[in-house]
Amino acid sequence: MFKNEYLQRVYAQVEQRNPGEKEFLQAVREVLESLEVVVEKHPEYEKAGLLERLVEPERFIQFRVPWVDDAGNVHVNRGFRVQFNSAIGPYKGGLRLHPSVCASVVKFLGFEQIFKNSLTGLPMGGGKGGSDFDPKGKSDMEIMRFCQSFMTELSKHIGQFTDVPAGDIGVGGREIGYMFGQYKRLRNEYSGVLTGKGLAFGGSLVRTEATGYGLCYFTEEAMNCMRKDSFKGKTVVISGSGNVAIFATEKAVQLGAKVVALSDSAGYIYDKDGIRLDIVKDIKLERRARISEYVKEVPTAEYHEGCSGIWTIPCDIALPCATQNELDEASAKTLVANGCKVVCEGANMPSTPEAVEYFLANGVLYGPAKAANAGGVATSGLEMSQNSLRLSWTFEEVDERLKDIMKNIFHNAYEASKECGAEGNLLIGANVAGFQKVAEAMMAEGIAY
Ligand code: NDP
Ligand code: 2IT
Repeated sequence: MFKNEYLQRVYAQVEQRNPGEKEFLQAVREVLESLEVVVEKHPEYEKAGLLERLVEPERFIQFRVPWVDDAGNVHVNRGFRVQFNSAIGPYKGGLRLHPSVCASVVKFLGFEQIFKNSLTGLPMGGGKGGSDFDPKGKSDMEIMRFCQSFMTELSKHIGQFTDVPAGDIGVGGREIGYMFGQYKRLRNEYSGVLTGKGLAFGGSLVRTEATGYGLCYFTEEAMNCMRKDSFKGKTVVISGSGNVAIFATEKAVQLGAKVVALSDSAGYIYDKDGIRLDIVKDIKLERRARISEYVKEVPTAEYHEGCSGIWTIPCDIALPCATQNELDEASAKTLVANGCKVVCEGANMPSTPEAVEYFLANGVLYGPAKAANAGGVATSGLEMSQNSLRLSWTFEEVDERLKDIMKNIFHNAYEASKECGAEGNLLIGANVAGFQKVAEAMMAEGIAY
């Protein structure tokens, strides 16, 4: 609960204005709870209505997305874009296509993105979007028609200097390509309006791998500084089997770890000998099939229905990389009881507040999403820089920059945790470090009234 009266008042107003928006309220509460020390130190923030402004999106766009399936039937989905905060740069953040997408989910993601983007040190504001469209089982042409219809409306609200979307759950290179093509047709403009583009039309090397790789760079640096330890020889459990999970697996293995489990929304696989990533890539990236297929090719591995069971597998390091609130208090207790010492988040808000509290109270090295998974958007920022320069950097150059950014994020969060009198609490550290630059910019830009 909040001790500070200003924080109490702001949160009460957010609750009143956004009734029933569970995920959004969860994300706001977590950030505000971290800001006690900062707000006590800066009474000028209250005078400037800084937090009231911070928790209200600058703009929230909701629109109809009609599309026609292969049989000629008309469908209507709901599209969203939240342009949350542009204090430090154009709105930036991914697009998610999943049936669970709603105002609350888009706003929680957009709110988190403000602080994450600030932590990268690059000039990007916070935004997010998507649709409740379900890409599962759709043909390539259906995906194309949906993406085109979605962009027909979205194109009116975005631009290289205004708002630059990218991928998230259900949106990868294929979808970004279709959306980019439609934007170009409608606006007659060739610009870096989206990131995560194909290499042939302005994409950056390493963007595909960036979130998973960045997660491992962050985790390695945190383990090194806080525990004098590393990935070498560790057993790792990773949830999800999408973009983030796959490249987190790849990097963890390169750093000397053994990844023994992956999942999707139906169940998880356990391979005590270490997951064969070439097989997973073929199943998920080439065939777009279910993770259960793995045991057909590796009969010594196990498949279990239900995704939360993955947290019962003993491991040294857990990297949740699927979705929000996928790891609850019971799972946190099981992980810790089985010897897990490090939890760093590849997904956005994957641990429930109770799970986070349990990790922090039980000496787990906990790396919160907005710090640990910032490598994706950081590399999107590098893609924007390359687009502006009309240049493409090499894989090694982008990878080196990503590594530096992730190390800096860890150190900034760690230093901020010390300054707040909460050494090692990277949740408080990341929230405070991300907030500071945004607050400074919002104080400087004045209020239009
Ligand atoms: P993908 O669509 O590539 O993969 C998502 C994975 O998570 C799939 O394995 C999917 O399983 C699983 N998943 C999705 N929803 C659920 C659910 N409700 N319950 C259980 N499992 C689920 O997405 P990404 O890998 O890109 O994203 C994963 C997470 O990482 C998200 O939280 C995203 O916001 C975050 N993230 C992504 C970044 C990026 O650059 N892509 C950057 C930073 C964070 P199934 O196939 O069965 O649905
Ligand atoms: O959650 C995230 O940071 C992303 N989905 C990546 C956003 C981006 O603009 O690259």
